[in-house]
Amino acid sequence: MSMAVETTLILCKPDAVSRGLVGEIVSRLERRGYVIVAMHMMQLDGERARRHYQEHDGKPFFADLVSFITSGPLVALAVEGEGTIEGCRQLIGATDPLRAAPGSVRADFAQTIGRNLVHASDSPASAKRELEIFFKDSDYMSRRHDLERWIKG
Ligand code: IDP
Ligand code: MG
Repeated sequence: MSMAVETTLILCKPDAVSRGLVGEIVSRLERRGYVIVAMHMMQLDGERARRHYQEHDGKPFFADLVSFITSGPLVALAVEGEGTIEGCRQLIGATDPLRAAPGSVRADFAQTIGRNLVHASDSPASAKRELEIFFKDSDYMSRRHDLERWIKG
């Protein structure tokens, strides 16, 4: 079976940063074999938060969601690998931690849907749209360049 190399957006949300779980989350991505190609810590403003979560505009939890995601620093990552979009969704688990598969980030570390620690894009179209909100072209480090440096020493 051949799958495409994809890039997806991961956010370690403000609860992950304040609980000291960024390393745990990043470590799980790395152990799965995914490659971090861009990463930064930032605090979102309301405009960017609403753009990121635009599909939820109008839902009852939207205001709380925007207020939470802007409440403190988060860590944004662009993560590359084979079938990474679906793979990262699997790794983080279902939106509601009570429904998340055991062994997933949300099942292992979260209790409630409103504080579920991590975001991962849910489709190729979402990944493309969301990555553009967080990263510009020059933010991306080339995976090939990194491998060549290790080989040459
Ligand atoms: P996802 O993060 O698993 O993709 P979405 O349905 O896209 O889930 O929702 C985005 C975020 O909004 C969720 O991660 C969660 O924090 C929050 N959220 C979703 N549904 C609810 C809800 O019914 N009540 C409160 N917060 C919710
Ligand atoms: Mg979503």
